[in-house]
Amino acid sequence: MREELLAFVSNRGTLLQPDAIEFLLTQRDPVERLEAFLGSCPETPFVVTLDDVMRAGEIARNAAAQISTRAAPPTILAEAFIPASFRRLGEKAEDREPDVRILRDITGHSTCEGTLADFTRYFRHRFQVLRNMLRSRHDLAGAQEIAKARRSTREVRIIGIVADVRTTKNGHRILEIEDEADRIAVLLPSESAVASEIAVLDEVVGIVGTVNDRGLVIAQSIIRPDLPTVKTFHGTRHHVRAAFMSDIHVGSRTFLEDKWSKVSAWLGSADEIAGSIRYLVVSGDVVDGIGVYPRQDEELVIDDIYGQYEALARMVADLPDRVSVIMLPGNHDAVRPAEPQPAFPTSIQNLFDSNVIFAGNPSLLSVEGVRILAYHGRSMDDLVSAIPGMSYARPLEAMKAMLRMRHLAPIYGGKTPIAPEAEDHLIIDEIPDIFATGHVHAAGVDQYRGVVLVNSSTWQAQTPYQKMRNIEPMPARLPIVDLASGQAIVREF
Ligand code: D5M
Ligand code: FE
Ligand code: ZN
Repeated sequence: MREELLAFVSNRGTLLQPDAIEFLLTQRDPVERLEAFLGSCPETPFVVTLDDVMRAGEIARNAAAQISTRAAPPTILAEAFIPASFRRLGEKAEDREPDVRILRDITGHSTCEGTLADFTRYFRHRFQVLRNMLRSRHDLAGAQEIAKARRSTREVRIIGIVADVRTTKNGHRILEIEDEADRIAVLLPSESAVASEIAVLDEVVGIVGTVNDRGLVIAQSIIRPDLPTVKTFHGTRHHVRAAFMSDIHVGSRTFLEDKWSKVSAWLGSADEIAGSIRYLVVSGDVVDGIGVYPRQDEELVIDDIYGQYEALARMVADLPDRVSVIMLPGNHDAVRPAEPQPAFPTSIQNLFDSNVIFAGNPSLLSVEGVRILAYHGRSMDDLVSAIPGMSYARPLEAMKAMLRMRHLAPIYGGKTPIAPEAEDHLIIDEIPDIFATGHVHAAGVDQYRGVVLVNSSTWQAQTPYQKMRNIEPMPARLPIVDLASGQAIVREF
């Protein structure tokens, strides 16, 4: 059987990890199992891992469910258009025990002091993790170090961190990319297909191209770590729901108290959808804070930081008991501004009742086994300025860019302060089932290669600053995701 399996693998032009081989050989039909997995991938992966083949059985089981999810892709639906099935299928959340685990965040693990050595180590870690991801991509098999590729006369495949991006007077674009030992210029010819590829500073990319006689790489393609395959939604058995909020900005003059009363009353009402909400993920900017921007004091109705959190704690205490709240900080909150941000200090946590679980920003959560990557989303300020076509009104596009780069905040030294921790916690290492952000005060749901995307609105009206910058918020929308199917809706208040 072993020979037959290995022959099949080599025929399909892929590789099997040794532990994946051993696992498959314990199965009734190893070849069929592997074939099921390969059939679920849009392109043949370079290496098939143990995790892949273990999930192959689930893929078949989930196929039927997936078809129904695909038939109803997540979209913004006004209340009148929320499908009857979404209403009908909801489980009564109060019948269930909460199950929330924080799988990864910085809380209690910060080691960085901001020394030069910290920066070097941080970027080395970022580069190594993302390079390993890129190396497993088919197109980058056998990628060389820059120093070696420089002398090559054939097609080269290199991986580097983007150190500079500029446009020449002839309209060509030049990227400088860097690995641990060398740096090289890469030309994206203006008339070629790669010309439309926008690279941002400090992201890690792979380049396929040729080296010309002046030592310049002429790129044929740019390869991003991306999500290599379309993911199956690993849902719960029961139709339990999670709702998503952020940017409540309690303490601000523009906090929408009447809208909050509405959503709070609805969550406590007999509505079937409300009754199916078991979890509420709150992704930062929960209060307006103090001294976050110049002359903020003129816009505050509560000018004491503890007073702001106390007011929020009372609002959260009024939510129904069945709703477990997971709360992370944002750039207005009372923790260090540099990302990754730790969870709130105990002095703030103690103001809240036991229904609230505190996590860092970002954090990878497991909610009844469904992986949720929650991130406030500050880096969207930098992505919107760096990538033409990105806008504050379309955060879901910026979130897709993050998934393609497999990094939450690639640009260093922009508006997003980043702490050079020993490991880069902003890498999107594990692919989540749901990816949630806030910050831009917009709202929407979508999906990218099987990952459900949520941007969670705000409970603050337009501020004078946003008016000046022409940022039109979409307040008082509540995205709700079914943890069984991944189906998502947005309810407006
Ligand atoms: O951010 C709320 C919104 O305002 C979000 O769309 C970003 C935008 N904003 C806030 N501060 C800035 C700066 N300094 N530059 C550009 N855009 C900004 P919030 O985090 O709630 O203040
Ligand atoms: Fe905000
Ligand atoms: Zn924010």
